[in-house]
Amino acid sequence: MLDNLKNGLRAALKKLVNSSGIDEALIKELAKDIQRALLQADVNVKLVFEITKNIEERSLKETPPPGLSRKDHIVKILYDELSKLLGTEKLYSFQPGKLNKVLLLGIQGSGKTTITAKLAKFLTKSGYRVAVIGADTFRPGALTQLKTICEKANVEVFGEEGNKDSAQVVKNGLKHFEASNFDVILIDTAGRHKEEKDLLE
Ligand SMILES: Nc1nc2c(ncn2[C@@H]2O[C@H](COP(=O)(O)OP(=O)(O)O)[C@@H](O)[C@H]2O)c(=O)[nH]1
Ligand SMILES: [Mg+2]
Repeated sequence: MLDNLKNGLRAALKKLVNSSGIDEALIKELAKDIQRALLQADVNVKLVFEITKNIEERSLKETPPPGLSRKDHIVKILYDELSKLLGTEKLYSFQPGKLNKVLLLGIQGSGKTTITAKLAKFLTKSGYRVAVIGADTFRPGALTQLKTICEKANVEVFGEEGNKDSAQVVKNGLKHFEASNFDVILIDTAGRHKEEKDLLE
């Protein structure tokens, strides 16, 4: 999915760079191309329209600062607006030598389990030693879902099928991973309010 986004954005950028001149039609086309790439990559629709509106308006209105061509200035606008969406380089920092615990919260179906696995994969690729605790004791099959997707990323998942006490599962999981020198423990939860409170306590 991210590859598609990369290709889509790259194609739009290429169109800009290869153009012989910049006019309103080209800017509008560019905004449309970026809009399409972002929507296909599953980015929130409202956000996509906001970003592409900014890109279009700024590209049409702003005068490039001295020394910068109109083209380069538009590339900079694209970069600015897209980084607002994707974030700048480093949004998180895990303390080295310390076990960093990340609790995933949110309403049911909002993507906690999926994000847990994606994060596990991403952080592993970034060089962190990552393990996962499955503390969603509410949804049937939750642990199987988590294990199935984390397996693909080669990340160990701790869970206790049948244990309905999510706080206890977290405690047991932390104990289980205690001696293993992990950098990050991701904790997938059911995200219900009552349990969130349990877990936070
Ligand atoms: N389109 C889309 N679907 C997603 C995304 N993340 C999760 N899902 C799907 O949304 C559903 C709920 O996700 P899940 O991770 O189980 O949510 P949870 O209940 O918060 O753990 C699943 O069918 C996922 O495949 C996403 O970024 N885009
Ligand atoms: Mg879940």
